[in-house]
Amino acid sequence: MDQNDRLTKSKEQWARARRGGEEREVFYEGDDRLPPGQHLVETWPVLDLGHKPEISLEEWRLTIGGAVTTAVIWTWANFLAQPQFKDVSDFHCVTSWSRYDNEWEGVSFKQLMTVVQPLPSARFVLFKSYDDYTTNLPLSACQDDDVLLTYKWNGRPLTKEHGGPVRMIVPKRYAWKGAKWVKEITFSEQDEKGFWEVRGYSNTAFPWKNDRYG
Ligand SMILES: Nc1nc2c(c(=O)[nH]1)N[C@H]1C(S)=C(S)[C@@H](COP(=O)(O)O)O[C@H]1N2
Ligand SMILES: [Mo]
Repeated sequence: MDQNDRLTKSKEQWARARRGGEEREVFYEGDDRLPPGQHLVETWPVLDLGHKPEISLEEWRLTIGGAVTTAVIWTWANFLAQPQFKDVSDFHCVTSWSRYDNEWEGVSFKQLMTVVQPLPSARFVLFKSYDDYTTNLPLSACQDDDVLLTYKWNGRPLTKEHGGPVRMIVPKRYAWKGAKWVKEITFSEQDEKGFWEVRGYSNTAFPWKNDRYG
């Protein structure tokens, strides 16, 4: 099957699925943009522990510290004063839905690193959120060009349901690695597992390797 055939087949599948009342969720077989075991959605489901903290922009703070040269506590104004960064990426939840072409806007993780200057010994990063959720990543994963702190989705402010005012986006990992309502970012020499990682989910979480459980 060449690329054109593949695209045509995909469109037919969409049309059939819509006519058949499957709403907006379609399983694309053979779509090489979809990681193994995932299906595509056009909606954006909300997934979290159930408590959606309400943080006003006045009280919002982001504390970035640990094994860094310059620890900072950003206010909303400090955050917006950073060079702004935009990226479009796909979003893969371990519960099997994926959402293509999300446009994120905010501050790149690389920019954050130029501000705090992690120590050479720093190899891991722990994210803590306003709902007490945590998740962990190797520093190398955070340094990818597509990793950012976002406050916009498709041109609109990120809603509270999806982690506003600010959340992390780490496109190459399952979405649980992207902390909604992010509150603290801590660089460390040691890896410390987060909420789902201690409950049996994969520490690495690679969608393309079907890497769901630890
Ligand atoms: N603070 C926080 N961040 C979180 C979660 C959470 O429960 N709390 N859930 C994770 C999971 S499992 C997923 S799939 C995504 C879902 O993001 P969404 O609700 O915007 O789709 O957020 C991730 N980040
Ligand atoms: Mo998830």
